[in-house]
Amino acid sequence: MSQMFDVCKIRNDFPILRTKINDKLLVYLDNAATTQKPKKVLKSIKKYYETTNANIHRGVYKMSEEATRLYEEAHAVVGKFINAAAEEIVFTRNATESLNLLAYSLCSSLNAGDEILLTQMEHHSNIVPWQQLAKQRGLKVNYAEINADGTLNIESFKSLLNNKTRIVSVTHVSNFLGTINPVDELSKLAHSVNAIFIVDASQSVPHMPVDVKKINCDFAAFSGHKMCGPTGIGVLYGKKELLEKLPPFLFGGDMIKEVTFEDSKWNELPWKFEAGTPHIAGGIALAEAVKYLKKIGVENIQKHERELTMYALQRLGEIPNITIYGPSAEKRSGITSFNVGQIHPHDVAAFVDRFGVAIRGGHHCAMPLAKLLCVTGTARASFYFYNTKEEIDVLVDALKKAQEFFSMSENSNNLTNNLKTYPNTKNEFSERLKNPSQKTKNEENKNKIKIQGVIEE
Ligand code: C6P
Repeated sequence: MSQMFDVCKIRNDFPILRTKINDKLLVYLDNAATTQKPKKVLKSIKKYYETTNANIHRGVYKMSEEATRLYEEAHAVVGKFINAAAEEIVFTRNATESLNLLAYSLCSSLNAGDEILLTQMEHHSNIVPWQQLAKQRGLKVNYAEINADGTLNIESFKSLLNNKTRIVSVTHVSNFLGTINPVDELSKLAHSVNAIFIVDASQSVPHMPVDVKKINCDFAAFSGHKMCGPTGIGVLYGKKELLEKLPPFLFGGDMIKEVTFEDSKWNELPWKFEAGTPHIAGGIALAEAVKYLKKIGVENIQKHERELTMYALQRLGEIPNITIYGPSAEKRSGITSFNVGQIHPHDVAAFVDRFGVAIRGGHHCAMPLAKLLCVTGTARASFYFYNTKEEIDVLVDALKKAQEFFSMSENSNNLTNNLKTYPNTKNEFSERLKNPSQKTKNEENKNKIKIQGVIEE
């Protein structure tokens, strides 16, 4: 690992990591939901509002010109990070808006009977827009299956591609399972039937080198807040020739070149897709975040997260009755979903919070996948480059205490002793994957999930 990578030094860049929660130092392991922000990013927002706040592309005065320059430059900085040109980078609110933009604009030229191919491990934001547009336009949405180890079933993916497939949209990294999908290969397969290939890069761009030209994706979507940038700023990458052909999604100021009472002409890229006053400070701060990540080194980030993941898998494995979801360490990113015995994941997340540990519990906005796995949800620890092995130790200790606490409660017949929804055996898991529409024995027997209220120590 490069000498530049010093996790103790890096942690000093993040003031929030010194926060105490319940008298314990914060252990922030919910980075797949959103990441923390370094001082440089925080300062850039403050500086912008204190020294440069003016609307862009409108004023001819110095401050507006400077705001315009910084905002335009931000597109170039973000573009370079993923090997794209500035004009191929559209700023949106988040990955969800980028995917909605694509769904609305691309589906407008599709016909009834055309098909869209997704996978069973997509986040809601890469399911719902397509599903809803499909209902409106008579399109068919297909889902490539996953294997029992949580990787994508390539044979299923291939079998669903045909000459009616117009769009293929796939997550690069699953926010639920941590699976890294082979997007280079999927891109070739999608293009072999002349489909548009979209990558949901929300969980990859912040964590590993992503080169959109190498992947040869037509579009990619990601969010600034998951890569040390502020909330409210997201990215849509599109190949220039495709963005030029694509109709705009939102109409209004700044996205036009000329307007008459009868008709309008669109502005040049990328402004054609950025209607109205954008999140100027957010765009500038996102560029600052990208510069910060580049200084740390995306390869270093990936390497550090991999070490943490291997350590976490090993330490979590010590906990009796733990079920860990997703593939082996080399096929996954820094996301680890698990269930501890029959304890509800919300209970797990609420319990470890008592020790300052922030993890997510729930369906992670991937309800169809959770159903497929026969779970109402999982607890999920997700790492970033500022996390340490010591923090994983704190998590594991807190989980062991959770297990003690809930087994005591269970013995006293007090609490969640009826959470029998998780696949108890590997066979059951495979059974469910083979027949997603058919209930497994466990599921048939399952009782209603209870979510615990306040937990007393
Ligand atoms: N996943 C998580 O905790 P937005 O909310 O638009 O910034 O990102 C949406 C999104 C799209 N794709 C993937 C793969 C994602 O993981 C997310 C966000 C968060 O897992 C919040 S639900």
